[in-house]
Amino acid sequence: MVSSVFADRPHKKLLLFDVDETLSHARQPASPEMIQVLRELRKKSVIGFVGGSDLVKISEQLSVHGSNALEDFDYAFAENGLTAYKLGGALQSQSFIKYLGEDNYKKLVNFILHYLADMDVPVKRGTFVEFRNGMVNISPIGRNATKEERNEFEAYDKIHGLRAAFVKVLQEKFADYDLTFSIGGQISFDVFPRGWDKTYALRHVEDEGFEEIHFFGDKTYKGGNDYEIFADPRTIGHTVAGPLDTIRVLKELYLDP
Ligand code: M1P
Repeated sequence: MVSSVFADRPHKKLLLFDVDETLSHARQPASPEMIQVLRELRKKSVIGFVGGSDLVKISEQLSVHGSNALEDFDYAFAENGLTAYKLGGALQSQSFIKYLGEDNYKKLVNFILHYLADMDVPVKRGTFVEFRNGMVNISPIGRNATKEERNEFEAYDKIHGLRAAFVKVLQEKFADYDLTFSIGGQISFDVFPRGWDKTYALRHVEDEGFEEIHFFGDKTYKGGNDYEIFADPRTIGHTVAGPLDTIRVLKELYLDP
């Protein structure tokens, strides 16, 4: 039975959304139309987001047009659910550093910094390693890159496969750490313990009694950072081709069926 806090929703379904290229374009604010569609949807079902980014970045994308990422979603899952909120209240979580231990973490980061220093990319900016609660994010050009620099690096990496090659080296070198390396965005990849992909977020909702849990994402193919939660038997997965497509699918399935 679904918690009474959701008694006002006629559908006892949970709809979970990836953020980048599902609710908004990568690292861009969601459109006014998307915010409106989500508001309408929330009158009928319980809604939440599951992003790979940290909460600060996701808020920049979803706390727009009078909306608030923590108040206007029933569930807010940043860093794959390692930072989690239900109705604006924080849920318990774990930390990457506690899992790995300071010494192992230091060995990993030292190796990454050496590798990055030797890596030749067209431009280098700042913040090459971003430490987060549930993961570490690695970027060969740095997270301070502008939107144009991001697009250029993404195109360059499609040809040269720099991130994929780096990931392969790390997988071999740190095989005993049991980590997952996930290329989910344009300029970086995420590193986190195996199992701390987006299915981690399901731990917070699987016993809440929802009749169905739907997941919407764009990188639902094997190797994409939406794949595990999309393919998980606890969810009904939907693949979308960008925010406009998400709006189309939501209208078709739930708003004007
Ligand atoms: O949400 C997908 C990814 O978005 C960002 O990736 P990038 O900066 O490379 O476009 C990052 O926040 C990353 O952690 C996240 O998985």
